[in-house]
Order: sequence, then C-alpha cells, then structure tokens
Amino acid sequence: MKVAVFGATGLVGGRMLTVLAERNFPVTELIPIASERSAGKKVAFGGKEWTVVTPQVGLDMKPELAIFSAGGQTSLDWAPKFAQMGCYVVDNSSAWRMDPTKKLVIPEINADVLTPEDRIIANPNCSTIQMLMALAPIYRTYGIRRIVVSTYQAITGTGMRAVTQMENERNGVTDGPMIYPHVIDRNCIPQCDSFTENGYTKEEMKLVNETHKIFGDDSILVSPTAIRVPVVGGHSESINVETVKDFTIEEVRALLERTPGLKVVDCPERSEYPMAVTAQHHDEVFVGRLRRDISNPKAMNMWVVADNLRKGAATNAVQIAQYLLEKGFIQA
Ligand code: A2P
Ligand code: 11C
Repeated sequence: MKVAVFGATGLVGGRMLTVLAERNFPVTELIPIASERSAGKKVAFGGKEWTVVTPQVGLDMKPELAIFSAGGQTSLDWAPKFAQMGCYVVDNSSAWRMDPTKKLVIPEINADVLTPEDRIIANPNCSTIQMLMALAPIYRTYGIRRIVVSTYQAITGTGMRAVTQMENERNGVTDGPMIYPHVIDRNCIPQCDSFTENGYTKEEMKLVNETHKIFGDDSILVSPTAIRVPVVGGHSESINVETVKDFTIEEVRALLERTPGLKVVDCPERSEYPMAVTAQHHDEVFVGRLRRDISNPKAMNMWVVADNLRKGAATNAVQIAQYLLEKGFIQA
C-alpha cells in the first residue's frame, strides 16, 4: 500500500514510522511529507531511504492511506484534498475531532463506529486517549457520574521546539526561542495549549468534549486541570472517578487487568506504580495507585501513565489504519 506520513520529520511523525514498521504494516511505498523547508531530506523506513516531499507532491503521488500529524491548520488545508481523491486520512490533529461528521476513535473502545465512507478519521488527544483507555471498562461496568483529572504532561506533546527550549535551559542558553510562556525546566506550568473564554485551556476542554464524543454520553461531568511538567516523554494523570453503581477496588483491579491495552502496576509496598520513565517506549496504558476515595465512597482514585507519542498519538493512529485494513475498507 502507498502510505503517506504527513509531518514525517516531526516527533509524532517519526514515531509513526517506527510503529508502522514494528507492526509490519504493508507499506510498499512510503511518502514522507513535510513543509517546503524539509523537502529533499531523507527518512529511513523498511531498510530504505525515502525522500521527503511537499504536501502538493505527496497528494499527486496518490497515497491510499495518509496519516497526518502536522498541526491543525495543515490538516484543515490538506486532509479534504487527500480524502477527495479517495485516500483514507487518519488525522492526529485537533482539526476534525469535534466535527459531527467525523468519527473520533480509540480502537479498543469504539472502532465499530467506523464505516467505509469515513474518509477523514480523527485521532483523539493524547491525554484523552490514556484517560479513556483506563476508564472505558469502568464506564461499561459501573457507569460514570463524574471525573476529576489533573494531567502532568511531557514536553514532547508540544513538539520538537519544546524539546529544544528545555535543552537550551539545561545547557544555560538564555537567548534561545521560547515555545512556552515560561521556563519549563525545574518548573510546572499550569497551561497546556491556549486559554478559552471559560478560563479553561483548550487542552482541558479536549478532556471534556472528547470524553463525551467517544463515550457518546454528554451526561458525564468532567473537571480537568492540565499541567506541563519538565518530563521528556510520558504523560501522567491523577484521575478521580465517581461511578453510578457500587464497586469494590478488587473487582475494578481484576477488570482493568483483563482489559486489552492496559497494564496494571500497583504494588505500593514495593513502591511499584506507573511512571513516565517506565511507560515511555511502550504501547500500553499503565494504571496504578488504585484506591477508594476516602472522602467519597462512590469514587476511586488512580494514576494513569502512557507514552504520549505512542498510544497517545502514533500507536492509536496506526491501530485505526490496521482496523481499516482488517475490515477490508482499504486493501493491501
Ligand atoms: P517540518 O519539519 O518541515 O517543519 P513537530 O510537532 O515535532 O514540531 O513536527 C511537526 C511536523 O509537521 C513536521 O514534520 C513539520 O515539517 C510538519 N509541518 C508543519 N507545518 C507544515 C506545513 N505547513 N506543511 C507540511 N508540513 C508541515
Ligand atoms: C500536548 N496533547 O501534550 C498535546 C499535544 O490536540 O493534538 C497534542 C495536541 C493536540 O500538549
């Protein structure tokens, strides 16, 4: 299959190439797309070097599948053009997620909403994916009334330029470009993405709106706080979830342990719990610190960690593409 990776020189794009290769996705021709500045560069994939092309050249090469991760505006500009010529687009940006005509998919949870007519499919935000991976079995079994979530998000979520900012700070370079409004090294910044009119950031509102869309349930109350931390890879989340039905922690642990894509790491007496450094480079979502809320017997607390570039972005997008292939919507 002719596969385009739009944003192939970026952090997520690079990880997409890795995940496509790891999963033996049937790529016969790779079309790496990036901006004019990168045209002509080479990327390695499947034991060969492939030349980076501009979006127009990539479009003219007529890929059958295109995985986009080059920012919202680029997706708005280009995804419809790719879709119009019959290509399936899996888009990792926020551009199409809340469009009622587009599906927002975490394959383990709601792949069944996809039909052959869905030509632009949205990949959810990284912090939503890992939260809902942990909460989906709880939602199905007990119902969910309210979620209170605080995120601790790695700088790779912002892209290459954020990595450069933190490296500069660590190396004492004081006049480098600033992608965040403040220093990030030795700091926690209570702002991910820009602020909206209600005082919450866009990143926080993604946790609310994408949860409603993926579960198909607007009644779930979500109270989010998103924080940027000086971690290179792996988003962490403290989640308090209030259920509709009664639960026991033992039942919930057993339920999460048998859920594909989740890994329970929860042995406090040995100081074993999920952490960014151990979750990085893995595709699973790690869950631990499971305990009943001591202030509310209808709620529980948990700590959820995942590699933001993998399950939070590239892995989820490639899993969507694998589903399209398995269902015969696209042919190898
Ligand atoms: P380029 O490397 O040429 O700038 P990251 O999020 O890690 O910064 O990566 C963003 C990715 O999106 C890069 O591959 C970048 O290409 C690509 N990109 C950004 N803007 C455009 C654009 N207007 N057209 C095509 N690719 C773009
Ligand atoms: C972050 N979640 O870590 C973001 C990155 O809506 O696709 C991805 C932004 C998005 O800052």
